[in-house]
Amino acid sequence: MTRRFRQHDVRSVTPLDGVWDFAFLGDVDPDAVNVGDIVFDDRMAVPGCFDATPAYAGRRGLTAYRMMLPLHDAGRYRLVFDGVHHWCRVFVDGEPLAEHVGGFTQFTVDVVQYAAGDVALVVLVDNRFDYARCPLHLPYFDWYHYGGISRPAALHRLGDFWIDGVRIVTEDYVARAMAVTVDYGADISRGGVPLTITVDGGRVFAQTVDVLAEHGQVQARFSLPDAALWSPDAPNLHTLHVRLGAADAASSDDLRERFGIRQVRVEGQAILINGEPVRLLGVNRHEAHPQFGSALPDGLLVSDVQQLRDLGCNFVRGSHYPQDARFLDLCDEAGILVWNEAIGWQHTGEHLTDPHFLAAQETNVREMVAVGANHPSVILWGIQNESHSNDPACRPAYERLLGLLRELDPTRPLTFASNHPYDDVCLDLADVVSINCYPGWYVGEIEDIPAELDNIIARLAEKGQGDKPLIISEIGAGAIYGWRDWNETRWSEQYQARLLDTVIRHLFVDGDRTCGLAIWQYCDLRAAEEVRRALFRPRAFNNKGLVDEYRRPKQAYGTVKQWYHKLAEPR
Ligand code: ADA
Repeated sequence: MTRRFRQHDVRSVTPLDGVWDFAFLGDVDPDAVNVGDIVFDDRMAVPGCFDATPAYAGRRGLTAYRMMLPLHDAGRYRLVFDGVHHWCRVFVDGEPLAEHVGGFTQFTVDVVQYAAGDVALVVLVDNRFDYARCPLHLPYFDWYHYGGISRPAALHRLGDFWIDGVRIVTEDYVARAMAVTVDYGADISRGGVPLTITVDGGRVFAQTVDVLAEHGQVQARFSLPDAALWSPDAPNLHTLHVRLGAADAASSDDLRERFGIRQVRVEGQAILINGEPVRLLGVNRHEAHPQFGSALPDGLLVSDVQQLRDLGCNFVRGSHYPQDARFLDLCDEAGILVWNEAIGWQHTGEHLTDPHFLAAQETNVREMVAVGANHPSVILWGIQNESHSNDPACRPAYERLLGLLRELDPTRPLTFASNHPYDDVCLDLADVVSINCYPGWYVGEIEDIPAELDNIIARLAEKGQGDKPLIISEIGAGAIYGWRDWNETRWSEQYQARLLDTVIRHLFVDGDRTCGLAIWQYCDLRAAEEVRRALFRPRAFNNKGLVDEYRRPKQAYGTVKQWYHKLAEPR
């Protein structure tokens, strides 16, 4: 688990990253597989995407991963998977323990009372599209869905009681007043157990809590009068360490989290961080690379964040799924503001009225919040990219998912990217109005962009959405890296640069209605294999990146960089 800080001093954690045994089983029903009979005839990296390797490129099917779990005793262990694509079933010693749906979120599996020694962990991992089993990944989405154990995995040793999670909330940034919720669990009732919280090494809370053989929760409130605030310009971070159990006791547990003291709120057309309006200058970013698929190694995460800073970005929309904690750690440190969204892409009423789909969405929302909530960089939660928010039949789904988000986290504004600026029926449910539009690319010419953006703004005002923050959450043009042409037509680097120059000038120099821009998109990425999609995606890539898939800058990179740096200067 390559987080940017050590999460445990007391709890023993064994990273499971490395090279695992692997078998590609193909078009096989997972229910028909006897894991004991699998012949592991290959090997695969974890984290990694098997179909980003040449041997399995472009293949869809059931696969099996295996490694030996080192269990030192017959106690309680917890497997933590940060992301497995798209569907998986986890077996320990041949016994199925859990299933998980959706590739971009963390889940855990408890492993209890196996005899000490090496025990086989087998994970059946499926990258096929199957609405019944996994409605969160569908073949028509506009990106390539890789498969594999794509984010880090680890084995935690738990004692008789353990900490499940810690949520840290800034209640009042001026007074530096914090509220912390600690969730814990136990196998046997222990009665009173000391719980202490330290921040940056100083004790801020101590209480004896009742540990019973069930879920428990404790709330702590304290203030940190001398602590520095977090903001994009000064991303000051603090660490909070919770310890449950006496320091000298054999059985005790701990968890360290990192946080920033900051408040996000909306006021009129502005998004405020600690009372200061921010202008969001950013890009949409997919987790994608031809050699790694969506399993980006640490080195690439670091260089992506470096490049975002070089570009002058203070904002990134994590399109279109929950972001990896490792990326969020880097954004926390860089002061890059993040829109973190649950997975979803152009769903119609067919899905948005289906209880099976909505239940999977709710789980995805919960899992996203569980990982993202302590990251100060996350300033917006989003759902359902470009779904049918113009269809009244879909409104209950928007109400339900946004309602759940509000319940899980009342401290962050909510949004969704709409491509229905003229007839959306759900915008009133969002705190921030976000519009995706492609004037000059899919519709009209570059010269039409100012009028189209003005029309959208006017229509939003007519619909009663004029007094809310507005983000243009997607806009852009395709350009083939290296293709420069006298005619400067579509697909040339010049066309993309001219289009984005027109957009930025119109939004931020001619006007000031918009508080944020997320250009579509940071890097080129492999498109879905669906024929219709591939036919209008040269190279079968979505080529709207400011950099290509290997992060080599196109001409538009320079244009945007100049603008973003200039616009960041004090006004
Ligand atoms: C949409 C969508 C993106 C991408 C983009 C494009 O608006 O939200 O995921 O598909 O268009 O490149 O056409």
